[in-house]
Amino acid sequence: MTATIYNKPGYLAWLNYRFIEDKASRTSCARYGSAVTMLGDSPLMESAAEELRLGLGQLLGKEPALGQCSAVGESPCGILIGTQAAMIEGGLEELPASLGEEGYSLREADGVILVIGGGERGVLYGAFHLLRLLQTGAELQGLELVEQPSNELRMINHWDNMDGSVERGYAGRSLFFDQHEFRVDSRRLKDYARLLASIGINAATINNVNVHRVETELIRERFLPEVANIAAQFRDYGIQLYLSVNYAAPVELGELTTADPLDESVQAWWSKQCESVYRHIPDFGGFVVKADSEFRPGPFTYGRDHADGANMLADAIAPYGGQVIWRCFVYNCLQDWRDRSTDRARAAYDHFMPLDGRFRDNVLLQIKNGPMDFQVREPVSPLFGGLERTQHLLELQIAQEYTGQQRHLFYLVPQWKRILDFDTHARGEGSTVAESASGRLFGQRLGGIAAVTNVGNDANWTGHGLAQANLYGYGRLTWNPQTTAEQIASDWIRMTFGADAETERVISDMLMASPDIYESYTAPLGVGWMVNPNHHYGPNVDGYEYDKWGTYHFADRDGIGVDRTTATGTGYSGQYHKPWSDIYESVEQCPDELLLFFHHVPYTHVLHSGKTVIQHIYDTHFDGAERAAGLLAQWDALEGRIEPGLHAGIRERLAHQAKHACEWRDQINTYFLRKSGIADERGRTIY
Ligand code: GCV
Repeated sequence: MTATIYNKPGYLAWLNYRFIEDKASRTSCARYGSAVTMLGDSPLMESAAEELRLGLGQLLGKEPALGQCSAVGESPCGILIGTQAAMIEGGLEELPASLGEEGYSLREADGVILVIGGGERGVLYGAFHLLRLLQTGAELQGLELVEQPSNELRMINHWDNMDGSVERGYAGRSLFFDQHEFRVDSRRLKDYARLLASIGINAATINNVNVHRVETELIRERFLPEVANIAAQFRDYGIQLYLSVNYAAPVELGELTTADPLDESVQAWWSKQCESVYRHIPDFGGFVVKADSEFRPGPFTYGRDHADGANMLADAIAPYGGQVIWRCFVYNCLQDWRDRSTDRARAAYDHFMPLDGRFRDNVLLQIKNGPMDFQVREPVSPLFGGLERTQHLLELQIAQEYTGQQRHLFYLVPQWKRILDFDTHARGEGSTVAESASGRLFGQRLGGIAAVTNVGNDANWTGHGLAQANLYGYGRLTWNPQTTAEQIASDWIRMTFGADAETERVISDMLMASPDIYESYTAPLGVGWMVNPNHHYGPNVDGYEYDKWGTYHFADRDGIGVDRTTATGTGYSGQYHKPWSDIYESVEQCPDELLLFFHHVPYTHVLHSGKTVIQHIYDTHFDGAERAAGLLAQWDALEGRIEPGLHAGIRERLAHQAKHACEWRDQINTYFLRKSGIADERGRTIY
C-alpha cells in the first residue's frame, strides 16, 4: 500500500474498525452484520448508514447490504436505523419515551438491532454507539439502552490562524488554513467530522479567538463561500459551525471609525454582516468573542461594559437564531509585579458578576475552568455557582498548553471530572459545576461545554499518540459527565489498539497515573506558572515572577505562595459560597494541593500529609521523575503488542518526557534548596 496520510499510524484513531479475530464473537455479531436498512433518508442518516457499512464491513470482514424500507417489519435481519417519528410511522409499536433531538435508543430483538434516534442526529450518535459496542466486544443480544446528552452545546474551539499556524497547537499545522487561504483536504475534513460526531460533538469554531486582520474577513464575501464549504461537511455529521469574530471588525476593516456597541451605525453594520453570513450558511451557529482581553479590542474602549458589547451582537444575530458566546477571560495583563493588591484570579468574577442577569437570552458566557489559565492545578472558577441569571459554558483546554504540550503524557479526563464534580453549594449540596454549566442548576435554556482542541495536521491528529485519549474523553464526558475516567480509558484503548487485555491494563494504568506524575515534578501545591515565558514549555521557576501577567509565587528565603484570603490577602477566597470560602480562607482547612494558591506559608509549614512544604517539594519531584521513567518502561514492555509505527512514535515522546522530568526535578529542587537553605531529609542529590 502506498504510504498516504490516511494509512499512517494513528490516523484512524478510535474509529479503527479492526477485524474481530475471535471467531465466536465474530459469529455472534455476524447475524447483525448482513444488512443496514434505513427507514427514511437524509444526509445525516446517510452518514450513519455509511459509518455502519464501513465499520461492520471491517469488523466482520464482509460488507453489509445497504437498503431502505418504509415499514419496520420489512427489515427481517441486520440493523434498522431511523428517527423515532419514522419508526412510529413505520409501525413500531413499543416506543421509547421521548428521546429529544439528539437522544437515541438501541434495542435488539429477534436478530434485529433498532437504532432509534430522537431526531436525525440521534440516529447518527446511536450508530456510533453501536459501533463502539461492537469494537469493545459488548454483548448485543437483548440490548436495550437509552441515551441523552447531558449538555446541549458540546463544542470544540480551534485556535487556528489563517497563516496555517495554530496558537498553542502541538500537533502540526491547521487542518483548515495555510498562507492566508483555505487549504482543506476534504477527505481529512470528513474523517475529522466523523471523529467528532462519534463522540457527540455538535458545534465547532475553526479560527482562533485572537482574530487578526485576515481572519476578521471570515465573515465577509471574500471567505464566506469557503467557510460555507466547511459548514456543509460538518453539517453531514451534525456539527454546527461558529466563527470567532473581532469585536472591532468594522474599524479593522476600515468601514467605521467606531465599534461602540451603542452606536447605531455599529449595530447596523453587524446586522448586515449577519444577513450575509446566514445567506451562505443558513444554520450558522453564531459568534465566539474574546474582547478586552490580552490586547484584543472590546467595549471598554468606548466606556461600555461587556453586557453592552455582547447584547449588541446578540441583537444582530437573534433574527437568524444564532448565539453569541462571550468569553470571561478578561483581566489586566499589564500588571505591575510590585503591586500585591491586584489579583488576576479575582478578575473574571469581578468583571462579570455585577452583570449577572443583564445578558440577552442568546448570549452564553464562556468561563475557563479555573480563575487563572488552565494550570495543572487551580481551584474551580467561582463564576460557576455565582452566575445565576446568565447562561454559560464551561471552557476546558484539551490542547496541553500547561500540561506537557503533547510531549508529556497527561490524561486530562480525571482533572475534568474533578472540575465537573466540584460542588459549588450555590443551591445547597449537589450544585455541581456539571449542573451549573448544563444550565439545569438555575433553570437556564441553554448550556454546555467548550474546549480548545488538541488536533492539527499531524498524521495521528494529536502529535502524541496517547493524547488522542483526551479528545475522545472530552467528547464522552461532555455527553455524560458521570462516565468514569477508567471507563473512558478502557473504551478508547480497545477501540484504538484492539482487545488485548495486557495492552488495556498497561495503557489504562499509564493514563490514570499520568496527571499525578506530571503534577509531581512541575509547580508544587497549586502555585502554578513555573514555566518558560511565551511558549510555556519546560521549567523556569521565576519565568513569570517579575512579569506583567499577574502570575506570581512570591517565593523568598522563608516561604512561598499567594495570600488570597479575605483577612490578610487579596480577598479572592471570598468569591466562593460557603463552605468553600471558609475552607480556602483557613490555612488549616485548605486542601494541600491548593495550599500555595490561597496562602503564603513558610517552607516549614506542615501539610495534612504530615510533611513540611519543603520536604513535600523534594519528595514529589524525586518521585515524579522516577515515575515518568516508569511510564517509559511500561510502554517498552508492550513492544510487539502494538503496531510498530504507533509504538515507536509514542516511545519517542515518553523517552523525552522521562528526560525532561529530570530537568524539571533538578531545577525546582535546586531553586528551593538555594532559596530556603533547608536540606533534603533524605540527602539526595540537589545541585
Ligand atoms: C488564544 C492564554 C494562552 C493564549 C490564549 C489565551 C486565551 O493566555 O496562552 O494563547 O489566546 O489564553 O484563552 O484567550
